[in-house]
Amino acid sequence: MEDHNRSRLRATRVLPVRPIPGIAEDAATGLLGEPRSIPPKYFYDERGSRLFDAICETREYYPTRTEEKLLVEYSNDIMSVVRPDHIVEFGSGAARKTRHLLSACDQHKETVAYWPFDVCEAMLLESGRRLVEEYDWLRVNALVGDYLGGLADLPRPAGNCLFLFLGGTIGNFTEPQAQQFLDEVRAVMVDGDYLLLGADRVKDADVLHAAYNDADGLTAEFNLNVLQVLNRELDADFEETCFEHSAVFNNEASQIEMYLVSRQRQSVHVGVLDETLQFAEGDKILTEISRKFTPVSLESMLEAAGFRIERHLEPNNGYFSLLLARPVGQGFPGGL
Ligand code: SAH
Ligand code: AVI
Repeated sequence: MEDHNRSRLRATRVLPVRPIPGIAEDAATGLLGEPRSIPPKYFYDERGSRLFDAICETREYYPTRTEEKLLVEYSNDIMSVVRPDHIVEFGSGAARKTRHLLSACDQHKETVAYWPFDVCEAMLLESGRRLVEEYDWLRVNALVGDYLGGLADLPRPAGNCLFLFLGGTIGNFTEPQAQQFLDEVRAVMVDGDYLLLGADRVKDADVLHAAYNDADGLTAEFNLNVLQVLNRELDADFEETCFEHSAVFNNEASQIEMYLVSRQRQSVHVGVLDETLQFAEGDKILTEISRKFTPVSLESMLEAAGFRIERHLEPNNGYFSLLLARPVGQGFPGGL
């Protein structure tokens, strides 16, 4: 990597502002009780992040492609209104779609600093390297940390910030978690800042089912990868071949539920917890929820957190929403 590029990429660790459980505590709470569960953030070690990236390319996984199309169409429009000095992105991952917003800065002959915030350091550095190579004016200040630990210590650079939370990741939170997260984002925002939120929508159950059960089995691999994480981090002996991937749409809760299902009666030892887990055939571990919203549920969630919606963008088929919002009390008549 050239010096000019290296000097424009740096990484900082963001410490939680309140105590949050580590993986051992999460596993003790989630795996020793009933129903069994493990938080979805543990999917994203380096392998899991790459697998997620590969899922985005599958024919069945429409959210990435749909959101990207909206960004291709509206990034210029959004940037000409927001005119940020900084872009802060929660759960940035490979940051592929963010490029459209950065390219819009290019077009407006404006520069921004990019602050991607993610638990996966490897992915942050890889995407950061790619971005500074692609945009020779861009500074990338990667933030490594867990956004569930609170945002009060997030660096607050001078100037206007555009906060991004894309991909529908808000759907991986429970309702109270989502509300708390939006409250916390709102609390760090000042006059002139905006939030751009991407969220997946309720749709035909077959389309949803296919998106989480792709024919190439990448979602299954992604789901099963969490067992490798648990084995490595907790000295456990989960056998991947003894569990299978399951993803079903729970219509009442309006969410995809992803499980790992025990294929047989088995016991699994978790060294760090000094516990042995017993599984009967069919016993399940909940690994992720992915909530699907309606336009109304999205708008009321943002309004409850103190946002005013400036623009609600969607494709003709209504598969996905992109909402541009700003803190209440800081608007101007007319919007975009
Ligand atoms: N925004 C990207 C990636 C979505 S995948 C897209 O739209 O394609 C979800 C991302 O959130 C992953 O990169 C994962 O590492 C990150 N993530 C998940 N839980 C997190 C947490 N608690 N704190 C910080 N990042 C988290
Ligand atoms: C990151 N998140 C929005 C994805 C989703 O669709 O809920 C994670 C995922 N799980 C399975 N496939 C993709």
